[in-house]
Amino acid sequence: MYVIGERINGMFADVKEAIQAKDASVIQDLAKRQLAAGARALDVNSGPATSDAQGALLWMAEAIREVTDAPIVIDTAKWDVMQAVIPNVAGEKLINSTKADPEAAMEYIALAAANNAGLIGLTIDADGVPGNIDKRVELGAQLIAVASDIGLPMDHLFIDPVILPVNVSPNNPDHCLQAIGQLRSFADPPPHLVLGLSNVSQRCANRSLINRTYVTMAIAHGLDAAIMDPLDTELMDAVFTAELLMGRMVYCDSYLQAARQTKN
Ligand code: THG
Repeated sequence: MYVIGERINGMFADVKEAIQAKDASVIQDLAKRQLAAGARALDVNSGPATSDAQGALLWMAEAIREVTDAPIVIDTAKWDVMQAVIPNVAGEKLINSTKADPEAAMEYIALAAANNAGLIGLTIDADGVPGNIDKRVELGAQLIAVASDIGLPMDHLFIDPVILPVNVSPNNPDHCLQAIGQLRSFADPPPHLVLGLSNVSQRCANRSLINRTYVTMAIAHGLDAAIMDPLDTELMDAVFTAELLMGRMVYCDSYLQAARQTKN
């Protein structure tokens, strides 16, 4: 599982304050702790309240590069910000995210290809998040087609079927599972399938239980990447155990310990 740590996000008070105070140590500490807990990449989002998103994202990326070479996932919905930031992020990087409208997708996929970056593509278009499975699959297929045309390798494309909180959108979690399964078998080799896992439980009780139950189900349907909280040990253990049961890891009595050590 390609775990992308979610914690360097200005929606969290500690990160918001660190951006305002230009306190790099808070960002660097979150980077190191998430990687030590098993994250392979780091989502970086300046949050809703930051006026200078471009400056904040670059400052955070530079702070992270002082402590790790792990891939940095630049998370902003603004095209002008993404376009300005991506070429200036050193080392491995991913673009998070593009919508699936062909015009938008073409620009983002070209930006990813030109910068040797990965790309997360959402199954969203101008009409928003689809209310059914077929539209999600259609938009995912559209992203795969544009990536193939432009020459972005499939292992650089991450399709995100967009999970919403289960308390406001009760059918959405199942729709995402079905879309993951169908999109995984759509192209050979397949793209990666990713979710912003914590969305599913926002403003719900039993958040951690909902997250780890859902990630287990999504892995069974073919999810191979997630933006999630690696500092939630029970969640990470659910990921490792689901991968064991999917035949992606060899069983031993101490498989959890082994998985934690290899930081899968
Ligand atoms: N897809 C893609 N990118 C994404 C998302 C997605 N990026 C952002 C988000 N969704 C994934 N990251 C988070 C990070 C935190 C939370 C949810 C998703 C979260 N935060 C607490 C909350 O809102 O309750 C903050 C609590 C606090 O302040 O302590 O749940 O779907 N491609």
